[in-house]
Amino acid sequence: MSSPIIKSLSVKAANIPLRKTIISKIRSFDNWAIITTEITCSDGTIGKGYIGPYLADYIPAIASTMKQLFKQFVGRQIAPYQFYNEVMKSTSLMGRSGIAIYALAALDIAFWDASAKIAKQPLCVHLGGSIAPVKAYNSCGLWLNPADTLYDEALELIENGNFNTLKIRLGREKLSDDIKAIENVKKALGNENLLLCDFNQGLSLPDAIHFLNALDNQGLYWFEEPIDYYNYDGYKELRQRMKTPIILGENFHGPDDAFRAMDQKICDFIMPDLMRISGISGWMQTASIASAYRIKMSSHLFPEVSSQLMRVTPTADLCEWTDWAEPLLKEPYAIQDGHIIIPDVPGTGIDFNEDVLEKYKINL
Ligand code: SMN
Ligand code: MG
Repeated sequence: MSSPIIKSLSVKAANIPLRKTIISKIRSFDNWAIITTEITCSDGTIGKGYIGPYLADYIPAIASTMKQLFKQFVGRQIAPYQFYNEVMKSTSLMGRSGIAIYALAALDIAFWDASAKIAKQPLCVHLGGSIAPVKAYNSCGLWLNPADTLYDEALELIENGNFNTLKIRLGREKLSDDIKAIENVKKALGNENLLLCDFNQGLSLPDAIHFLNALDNQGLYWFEEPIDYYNYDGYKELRQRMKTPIILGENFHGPDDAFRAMDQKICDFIMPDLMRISGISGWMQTASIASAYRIKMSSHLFPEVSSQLMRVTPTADLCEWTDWAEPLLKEPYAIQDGHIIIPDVPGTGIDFNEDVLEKYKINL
């Protein structure tokens, strides 16, 4: 049996305004920069996907890398995993991190979408899983805003989707303000429900020891990225000192980084980012490694594809839900009782509002 042939690539980009400003230690964002990918095959199938590479100014460079990488696939039968491995084997001149793998991820996501559509199956079914609601947390708020605003905001986040798991951002100037912020969110959430926290690498190691020690009895489900993501010795020390599990992963560039982190035991849980882990193929490799190490795996951003992938991730834990790409999507995934509902359609069901793409267009 022969599969359809890869014909052409269309890359577009837009800088979508956010409903709420993101205020984190890493930086603030008023817009969410997105690259959309559409790959057309000989039978008319169009594989679609998007990535969100944070920095709008670098998007033309990523789009141009995508176009360059894509050339080697034109005229070939679609084979997403094989394509991925070919690129990863030939990375000695490009590197296995940063822009090169963002571009690879963008193509890989669209190739898999096309492949699932050709098989007439939802992505998670195509990957050997099944459709079911995926446990998620509402990550659309609780930024570094004044502590006294967080009770109302937590109630709003719980109500919007009937969530029982939230994530608070920490690392305020004064530790007492972080403690007040946690108390206010817990008042809304209840002590029996999970509260996660994220420092976005904002602390030095000595400050992290001080802050995390003070927060270690708060019953937080995880401490996310307290210090620079590449400070392996620092993470080893924090793990030894703290009871609360430490999670890393949004800054793993490809499965190599994920393997190194797990092998060197610098974290308790991982949470790869679909784009930085190098797409669906990179995620699948990472999920196998996490399974071998018996390490729980959550997701970072990109809730549509990530929720599908959680259905085939042996140690799947929590899916991060954000609505930042929603204005661009024709049919955003539904949320029910704190779970993401995977649509029963071929591929991912991701499709774009062309008028929104045009309105907030980034020139490539
Ligand atoms: C985050 C994601 C995107 C922008 C800022 C902060 C955060 C998260 O690290 O994990 O949601
Ligand atoms: Mg984070």
